[in-house]
Amino acid sequence: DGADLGLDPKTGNERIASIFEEMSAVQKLRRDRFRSQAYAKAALALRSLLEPIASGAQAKAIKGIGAGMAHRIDVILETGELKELEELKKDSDVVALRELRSVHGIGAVRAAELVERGVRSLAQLREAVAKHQVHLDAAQALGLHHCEEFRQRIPQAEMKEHHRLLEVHLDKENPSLLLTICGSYRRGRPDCGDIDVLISHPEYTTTKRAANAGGKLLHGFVDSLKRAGYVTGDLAFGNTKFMGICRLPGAERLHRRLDIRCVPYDQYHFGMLYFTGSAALSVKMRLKAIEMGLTLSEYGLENKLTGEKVLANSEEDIFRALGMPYLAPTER
Ligand code: DCP
Ligand code: MG
Ligand code: MN
Repeated sequence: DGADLGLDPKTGNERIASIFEEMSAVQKLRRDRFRSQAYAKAALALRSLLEPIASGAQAKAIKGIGAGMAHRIDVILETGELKELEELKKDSDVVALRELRSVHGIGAVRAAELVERGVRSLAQLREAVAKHQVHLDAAQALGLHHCEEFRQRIPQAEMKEHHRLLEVHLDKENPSLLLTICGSYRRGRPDCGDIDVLISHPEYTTTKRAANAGGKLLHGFVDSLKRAGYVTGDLAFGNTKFMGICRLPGAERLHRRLDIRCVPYDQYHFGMLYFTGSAALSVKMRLKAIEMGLTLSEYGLENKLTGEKVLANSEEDIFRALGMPYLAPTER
């Protein structure tokens, strides 16, 4: 039996779900929203199962899985892959769309429009911009400028340097600020796509509503990082979220993507749970909350009917409120 072979009973479902997720992403690139959503739904349904799926016919009984998906499940169970996906990934339009979408700030609609106009690669996009045939806004232009750099994963050792720099910076500039590096770094991944920083301040809460306190906090913090030479550019800057670019001091350093979120002090643990991910765990926890008549979001956990809020002084509190065993960040 599976236990003797050391097989995780969920491995099979996990594999099918991740193939479906990739299909969903490819269909989204092709702007086939209907198919994209069907695959995403089927992936979600598979992920929430407790038992390994044995056949397409069995899967058809599950909400979110129709005849087409059931057939594909059989194909994956038999062959271990989905040829359809491999073919689509080689499709030249899909390749071009994926390349253009890798520029920060270029979305599905813009990428499709560019491909229609014959712009199919970063090189062609740069040429079209230089010839004033295509206009990019400031953030897209920065995204294009740093595109190849942003594709490079950040090794954990470098992530630790960012962490250290931010802590030293805080000590000097604003020691009462709370800061946690979340995302894949907090989950202990060997490399990360970007640096996800959560900040708050004990005096910034949802009840003490000083006008735009969060925005001031975030802008003050980012400005100080700009003065220190660490933040080198903005991609999007709101009152609760900053998306931008940073670089460690010294030669031969790559520009990196930096995300900063500022949350009220009383929502800190909800923000941390959301911003740490994984996205799949967040989906699971939100579904569990719904089953219990609650709504979980990055801002809190509340009763759907009464609006009554569940307070949390730690992430453990949130897991407990949902009746789920606590998972350390590296287990998420
Ligand atoms: N997040 C989410 N749903 C999304 C996007 C993000 O729940 N659609 C949450 C979970 C992520 C966190 O935000 O872990 C940070 O987002 P990133 O895109 O930076 O993802 P990671 O840090 O997990 O991975 P990477 O190493 O690629 O940055
Ligand atoms: Mg990240
Ligand atoms: Mn991020």
